[in-house]
Amino acid sequence: PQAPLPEGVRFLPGHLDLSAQADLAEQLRAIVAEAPLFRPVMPKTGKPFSVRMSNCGPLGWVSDIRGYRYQPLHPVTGKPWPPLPDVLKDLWRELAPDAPEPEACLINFYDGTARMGLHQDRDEETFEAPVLSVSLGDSALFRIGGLTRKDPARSFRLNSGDVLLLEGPSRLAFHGIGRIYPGTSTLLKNGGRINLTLRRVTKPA
Ligand code: MD5
Ligand code: FE
Repeated sequence: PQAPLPEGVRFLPGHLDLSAQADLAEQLRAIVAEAPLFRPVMPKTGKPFSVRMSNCGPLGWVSDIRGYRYQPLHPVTGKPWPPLPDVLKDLWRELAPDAPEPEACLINFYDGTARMGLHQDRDEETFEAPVLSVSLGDSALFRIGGLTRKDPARSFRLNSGDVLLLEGPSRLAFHGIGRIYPGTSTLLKNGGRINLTLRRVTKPA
């Protein structure tokens, strides 16, 4: 018996058709050529993430020994993050018409063994805007609970083309990626999964 989806979760399975997925995957290839995937480490311990990351948009999320934060420059190249693709800005305007413009798009790359432990997203200055997530490539097992780590959680698969919006009460729900299902998609030439999370970071003026 699964816990109900927390209020404010909008799950849009298959929202992007195959041609939109392929178009986005192509644009992401150019983005990671300019802003290479890097492997973040946990604050304090320096333990490496199994997920590799990059960003596009004015701000990007990074994690290093000093902490989690958003910054305008790539931690390795020192260059600004590439601009947000128009298709992502359009998706945000379509699904979150009342929210201020997105400022950050975190690009998570999962190989077949990568995972992401249960956590809350709370490094933004404002939680008013939703988080918009797009899944591409291999499927993943997504786990989402409540506002405390102990709240009952439920799990479901995220497949290529699925879009997930977390708004209102679910914006601070604990969530994570339990596993990847290798070989479940042919979208990405070398396999793996990409998850994009579009966010507003700063308070709108
Ligand atoms: C992923 N990414 O698939 C996961 C889940 C992250 C992250 O968790 O922080 O990069 S994407 C779905 C998601 C994103 C943000 C918030 C919530 C779910 N949520 O509050 O449930 O790479
Ligand atoms: Fe998260």
